[in-house]
Amino acid sequence: MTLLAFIFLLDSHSILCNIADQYLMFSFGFLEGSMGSGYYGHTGGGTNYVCLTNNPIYDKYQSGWQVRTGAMYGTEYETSFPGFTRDSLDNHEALCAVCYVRSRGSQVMIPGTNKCPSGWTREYYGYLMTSHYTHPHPSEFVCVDLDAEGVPGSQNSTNGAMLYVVQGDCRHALPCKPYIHGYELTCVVCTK
Ligand SMILES: [Ca+2]
Repeated sequence: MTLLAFIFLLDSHSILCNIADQYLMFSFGFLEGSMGSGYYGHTGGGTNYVCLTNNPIYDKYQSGWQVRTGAMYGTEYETSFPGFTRDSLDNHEALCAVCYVRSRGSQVMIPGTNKCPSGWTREYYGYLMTSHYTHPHPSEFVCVDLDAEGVPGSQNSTNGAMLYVVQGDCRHALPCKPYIHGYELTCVVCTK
């Protein structure tokens, strides 16, 4: 079986998709933000984060901006907490890579831990992120690699889509314990 693993990191091409049997399909973003999603202030639009090509090929198009469309934005880290990732990512545009795992055809992202079950291979781990809980635009939860880096020189707060770390809130049905109110959740991506 085969697998597409969505990897939210870019360090250098040499260490992307760097574990055994993991092959880089594509990676982007040295020159521009590459992770796309919906705008943080919009109530509509897409909620998933996508890994955009930086070599877009258009077919038919209408130049200028039309109203009756969806819209794609770049994604910016809003990680004001130091130490959650290797470098300060705050306001940097997010990068991504897609890796092909040849032999491990099952994939799962587990929020709340950075360890995989016995017999599974840990592809990467880090912190769970999503949009801000008070912003009108909902987003999916994604696992951001601990070694994630932003686009170099992109720390200019243009917003767009955003990524924040995720706290557990024990006031509304989250089981505490084992969860602890206010702690930021880890995550891991495992394959088998
Ligand atoms: Ca906290």
